[in-house]
This record gives sequence, C-alpha cells and structure tokens, in this order.
Amino acid sequence: MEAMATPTEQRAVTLSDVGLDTQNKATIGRVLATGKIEQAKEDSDGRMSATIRIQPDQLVFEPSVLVLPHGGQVELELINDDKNTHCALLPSNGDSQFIWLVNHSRGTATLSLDGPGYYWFSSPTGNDEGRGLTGAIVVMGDTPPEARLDRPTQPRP
Ligand SMILES: [Cu+2]
Repeated sequence: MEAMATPTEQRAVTLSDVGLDTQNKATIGRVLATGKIEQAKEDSDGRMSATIRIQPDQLVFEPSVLVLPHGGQVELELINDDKNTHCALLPSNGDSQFIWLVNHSRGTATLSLDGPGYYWFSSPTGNDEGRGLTGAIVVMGDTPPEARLDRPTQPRP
C-alpha cells in the first residue's frame, strides 16, 4: 500500500530549503532567473553595454536579469565559463540574434530594444533553456503614449 503523504500547508521556502540553489540537487540546474540582477553600463553618449557570463556547473546566466535604464542599443558581451558548449538566443527589434558559445569562449552582439518591458534570452541547445538557462532583459521606461492601451480608467478595489 502506498505510504500516506504528510499533509503540509502552502509555505514560504528559500531556494536552498528545496535544493534549487545548486546544480544536480532538486533539479539539473539552478532554478531560472535566480542569478544576480545588474544594470547595464551607460556611457555619456547614452550607449549601453553589459557582460553576461554562463556560470560553470550551474546552468545559469550571471546576471540573469539585466536592466536597461531606457530603450535603445546595447552592446552585449557573453562569456561561457562552463565546461559545456552553449549558445545565446537574444532578443532584438526586427530579428533575434543567435551566438554559439563553445566552452570557455566569448561572443558579442548589438541588440536594439526600443519598447519598455521584458525580453527573455536563453541557451536553447540541448534543452538548456528548459533546464533553467534562461534570463531576462528589462527595459525601463514608460509605455509610449501611442502604445498605451486605450481603455477606461479601471475601478480600484
Ligand atoms: Cu546551453
């Protein structure tokens, strides 16, 4: 006869409580988007740049959330510190960009991201994105008036 499960309430847990903070504990990789959150560097002319690394043995991007203070072009450097080959599928206006990253290699890409909002990036090869190698680029800023939803003001609770 199957053992009865111990009843538990819904409760707050930490990543380490449930073993989602390290590779090959509860899952193959660390739970997605649990890496650092960093803001891109910005030069006096408004050009933005950032470096994103693939950590060894964790299947996680560092930072896994990259914040852009405004829309525009960002120069991304990607460094694969892992022993496995990865790649990066990156969002950009018009068309995504794809970079192969053999182990211990680096690649660069210039992305154009106009609209404020969330954009995801990942390493789709070998289902790494399904195992946690996914990150987000967040473009700050207000939705341009022409892109705002034309709807009546919503009643507040
Ligand atoms: Cu990969």
